[in-house]
Amino acid sequence: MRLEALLFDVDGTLADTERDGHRIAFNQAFLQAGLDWDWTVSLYGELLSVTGGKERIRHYLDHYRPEFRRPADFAGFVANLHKSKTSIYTRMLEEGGIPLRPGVKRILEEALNANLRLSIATTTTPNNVTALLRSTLGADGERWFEVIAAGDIVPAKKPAADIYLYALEKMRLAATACLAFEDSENGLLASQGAKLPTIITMNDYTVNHNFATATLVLDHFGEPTQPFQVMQGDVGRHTYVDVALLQELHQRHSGS
Ligand code: XBP
Ligand code: MG
Repeated sequence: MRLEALLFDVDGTLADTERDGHRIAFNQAFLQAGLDWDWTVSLYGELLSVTGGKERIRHYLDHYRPEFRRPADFAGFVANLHKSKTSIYTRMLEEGGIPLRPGVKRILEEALNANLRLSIATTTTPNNVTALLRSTLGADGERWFEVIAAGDIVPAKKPAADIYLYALEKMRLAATACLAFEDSENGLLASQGAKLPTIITMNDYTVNHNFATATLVLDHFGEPTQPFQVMQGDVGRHTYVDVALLQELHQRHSGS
């Protein structure tokens, strides 16, 4: 089976958005709402076990602020808080706050030139994806991707496989024709739940996650002048991810 498409996670995979992006935006939104909640770097690492910003806020209140008196319209309260977090976060991106990780732009360009199809499967809010793609790839950034599956489009967020299954269905592709790219254990559970062979690029928050079932585990995608480190898997003589390596990995995985 030929490799036809690449499916990318966003946060942590395309860009290191969590610690210095989402976390800061959550804290600013709390401050603006007059709340004394402070999500430190290490606390945020714990909170990342729950995907989705609204879900993360609820989890925080359940487990770290049980004494918090919930307003009558609690769902509306969380939704508003999250809306203000999203506008703070997208403004940060519009101001060029967060770059893509090493190799990402090059791989996307090479893949399109090789007629591979690209899609996104993420739990983050759609506006966040748009803002990241426009600020890093240019005004037409979204058009590089055939399907942008994001946020509440499926009710069950990662580690559920639903967002990947949704993207595959929209693309009318079998998982065996694709590769997925993730940075976290919840992401890997989701992609492998959809039977997608998966390449992991770790980051500070995910170095200790369990990636035993991934096809390849790297510190980052690498560039010709910036080789990757291989934590798991066989890359032959390659020192950075390119389409040739992806095709080799896919072929080995599908046994053809
Ligand atoms: C990342 C997430 C998101 C972000 C925050 O998932 O779990 O919740 O942390 O974004 P992925 P929102 O790596 O799958 O993109 O506040 O918009 O949910
Ligand atoms: Mg991620």
